Amino acid sequence: MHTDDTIAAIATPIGHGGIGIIRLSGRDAIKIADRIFHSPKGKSLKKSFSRRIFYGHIINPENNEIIDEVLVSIMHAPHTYTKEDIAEINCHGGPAPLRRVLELVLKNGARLAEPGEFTKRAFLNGRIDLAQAEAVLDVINAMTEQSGKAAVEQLSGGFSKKIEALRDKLVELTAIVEAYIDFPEDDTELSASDIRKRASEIEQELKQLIDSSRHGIILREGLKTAIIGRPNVGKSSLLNALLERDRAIVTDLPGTTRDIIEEYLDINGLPIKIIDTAGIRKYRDIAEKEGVERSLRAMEGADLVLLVLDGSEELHDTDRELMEKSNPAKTILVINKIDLPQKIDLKNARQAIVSQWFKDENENVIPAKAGIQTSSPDLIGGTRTFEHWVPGQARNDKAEQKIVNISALKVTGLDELKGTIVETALHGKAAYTTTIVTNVRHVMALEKTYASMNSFMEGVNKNLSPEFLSVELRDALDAIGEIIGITTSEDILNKIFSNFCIGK
Ligand SMILES: Nc1nc2c(ncn2[C@@H]2O[C@H](COP(=O)(O)OP(=O)(O)OP(=O)(O)O)[C@@H](O)[C@H]2O)c(=O)[nH]1
Ligand SMILES: [Mg+2]
Repeated sequence: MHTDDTIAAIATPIGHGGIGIIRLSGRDAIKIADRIFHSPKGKSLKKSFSRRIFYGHIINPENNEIIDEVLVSIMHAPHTYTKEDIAEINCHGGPAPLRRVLELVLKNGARLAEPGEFTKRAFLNGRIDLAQAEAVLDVINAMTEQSGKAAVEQLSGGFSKKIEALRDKLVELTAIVEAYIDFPEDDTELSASDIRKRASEIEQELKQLIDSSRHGIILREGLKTAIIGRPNVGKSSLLNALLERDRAIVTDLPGTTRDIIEEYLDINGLPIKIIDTAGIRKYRDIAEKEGVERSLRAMEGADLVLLVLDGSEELHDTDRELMEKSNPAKTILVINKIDLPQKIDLKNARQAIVSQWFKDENENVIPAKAGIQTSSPDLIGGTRTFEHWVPGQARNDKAEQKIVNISALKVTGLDELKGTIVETALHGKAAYTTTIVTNVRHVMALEKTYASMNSFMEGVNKNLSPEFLSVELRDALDAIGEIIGITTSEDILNKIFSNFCIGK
């Protein structure tokens, strides 16, 4: 897999800009650039020192046509992004010059890079580990300052160091256990208490990292938050108030919003993907039916639902139905229009609804009995099918339902709402300031490691043989090694890098 054939790609976004860059990396990167580059003073790129910039023109060697006026940077291996020779041609940033220069480069011996291939080479050539390579993409895609900070911490290797240190502890523990397999006759008596102490330390650190992932994953992916409710309750007004600009159309006619509107919002550093939806009601035409169905799908797919009710009206059947459908753990009831005389009375409704949701022993909120739909788009009109039977593992404490009163029109109560959004998103925990796990792949690997450590501890408690115990530790080592790319399969590598854009 280690290749140093020369790859090339446009490294800047498609479109019109001041400059656009063609990047070459590999054995012949500088030679190929030299073939099509002409310096007015006749300078040769091949003979240059590393990290120099040259002014000149890209000229088609076949017909001497000038393609563009450029600056070319030369960087010699190994102190480069890929640890290979790199040439970067700074052209004018338009699709035409970039494409023509790229074609010339390809004609003169380079191959078009695959998505993420530059970064993949940086990984394969040992400049960065896998978690750092993944962080390259996260830095590019970071949505808020806080997301960016977490990504840069990962890119600079802070996260990897933590994983490596933890892996070292596991290696040590494995060595102790395996020494006993190899030299059972020695005096190295397997000291259960020492082993327990080491293992529980590892477990604790794993747990901490896993716990940080709730915050971390939101930082990386954004919290999908859907604004849901009947027509005219003020959903679009709420979107506009949160964004502090008139993004969505607001009228006093019910049914104004017909499609999904998505925007990004930064609440205390948490990236929120906020989704305004069409009001939910019995639809009158095909477009409205589609709109309502999209709203319900958005509600199901959301990490958090802002269920908006109109405080100036009595509770409507649709409100009740929506409240029943929504999981209290991920729903905030937003009572809007508190600037008007209030008619809404939630007491009975809330009692009835909240009593349908319970917490299980893992603090997950679950429906208390069959009959509450947790995933069917057929809210309005259709008959209710009871697909979700949750067996009776419910504990007897009721799930809490958060309520916030606002006026989207007068912009009151918005700060409290934002606070409640953050609190719900982080499950009431404070935001993490230490090393944070932002990537679902990493969380899964950590959970696998943790599970193996649990089985290991069980084995220790049952006095199982060191042979058996070492198998669990080897599994744990494999799982944690996947994060930084020590034990990662070719398939996973390809999947990771295919998410990159070409030129990165
Ligand atoms: N008095 C008062 N009126 C509000 C408030 N929020 C929204 N409205 C008004 O309620 C009407 C409906 O607002 P929208 O934001 O369009 O409601 P919506 O829920 O998006 O409606 P659909 O898109 O039709 O589902 C408009 O006339 C708003 O000005 C509020 O806090 N107080
Ligand atoms: Mg609307």
